[in-house]
Amino acid sequence: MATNFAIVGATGNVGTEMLEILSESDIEVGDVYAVASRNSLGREVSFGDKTLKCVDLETFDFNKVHIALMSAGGEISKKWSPKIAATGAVVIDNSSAWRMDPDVPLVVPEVNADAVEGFYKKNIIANPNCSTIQMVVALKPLDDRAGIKRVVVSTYQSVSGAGKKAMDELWLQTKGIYTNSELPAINFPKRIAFNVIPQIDVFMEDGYTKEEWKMKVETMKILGSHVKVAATCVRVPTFVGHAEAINVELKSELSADDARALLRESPGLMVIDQPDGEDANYITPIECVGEFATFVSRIREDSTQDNTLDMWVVSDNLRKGAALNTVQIAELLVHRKLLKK
Ligand code: 11C
Repeated sequence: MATNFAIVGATGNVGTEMLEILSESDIEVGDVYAVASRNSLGREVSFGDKTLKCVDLETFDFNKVHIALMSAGGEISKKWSPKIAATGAVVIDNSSAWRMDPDVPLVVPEVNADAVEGFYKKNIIANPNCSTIQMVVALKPLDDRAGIKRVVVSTYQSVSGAGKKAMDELWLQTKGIYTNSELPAINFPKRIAFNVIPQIDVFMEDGYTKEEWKMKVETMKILGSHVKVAATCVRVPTFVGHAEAINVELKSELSADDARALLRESPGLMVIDQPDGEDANYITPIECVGEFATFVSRIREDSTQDNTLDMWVVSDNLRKGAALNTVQIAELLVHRKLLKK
C-alpha cells in the first residue's frame, strides 16, 4: 500500500530538502501534499518531476495522509502536532517541541531504530537537533565497542541552521562589507560575515546556550545517561554543513587505527582520513553539501588522557541533520509495517 505524506513547512530550507529526499525514497509514496502557512498559499514547490501548489495548514484535512513530516518551528508544532496526530497520521517533527517528552521517541535510525516503536503513545516522533544527530551517528559505534564516559565537543555551525533569512544575512553582510554598505546583525547576536559567534540560541541559567543544552540532553536520551556531554556551539560564516571537533573519553582502550576501521564499517558514516603524507585528506563542510553520509576525519589518540580520541565530524545539516533523518524515520515506520491507518 502506498503511503501518503503531508510536508508541513514545505517552502522552508528543510521542507524543500524533505520533498527532494522523499521523491528519491525506495518506499511506495502515494499522494504528497505541500502544506504551508497562509503567507505561502499558492506558492509552488518541486516534488521529483512534479510541481505541488502549497495548501493551507489551517484548512488541510490530515485524514488524507499517513505521515506528516513537520518542519514549521516549535510553536506551530506544539499547536498542530497533537491535532494532526489525533487524525491517526504519525507526525515526525523536526522542531525541538517534543524531543524531551518521555512519551515521544527521539530517533536516529542508524543509532536507536528500535525506539521508534514507542511512537504510538502520542503518534509523534521527534527528530533530534542537527548538531546532535551527526555526533551520535559517529559516537554510537565507539560506545558499543569501548563504552563512552565523556564527550567534549566544539561545533562550527553553518548559517542555514538558522533558516533562509539567516543565509541572506550572511550573503548581504558579506557583499555590504565590499561595497561600504554594512548590514547590521538581525538574525544573529553579532555580525556573522568574516566572524564567528559563540552563541546559538538563548543562554540558560548555567551559562551554557540552549543549543549546547540540546546536545547534552538529546545525546543522553538517544545513547543513554552514561554519555556526558560538554558542548560549545559556535556559528561560523558557512552556508550549509556543520562541523564538530569531538574529544571522546572511552572506558577501555581503542587505538585510532581501530576506531578508523570500526567507523568505516558503521552505518551512515564515511571515513575520509588520510592523516599524513602527500595524500593527506579530510572533509570540510562544503564538500558534504548534498551528501547523505556523516563524514569522519582526523581521528587521533589524545596523548593527554588515557582511552581518549579526537575526531572531526562533518555533515549536511539540512539533510542528515534534518530532512534525511526525518525521511529515514518515515521509511522505518513503513519497512516495519508500524502504520495503523
Ligand atoms: C542551528 N541547530 O544550527 C540549530 C537549528 O532545535 O531544531 C535547529 C534547531 C533545532 O541553528
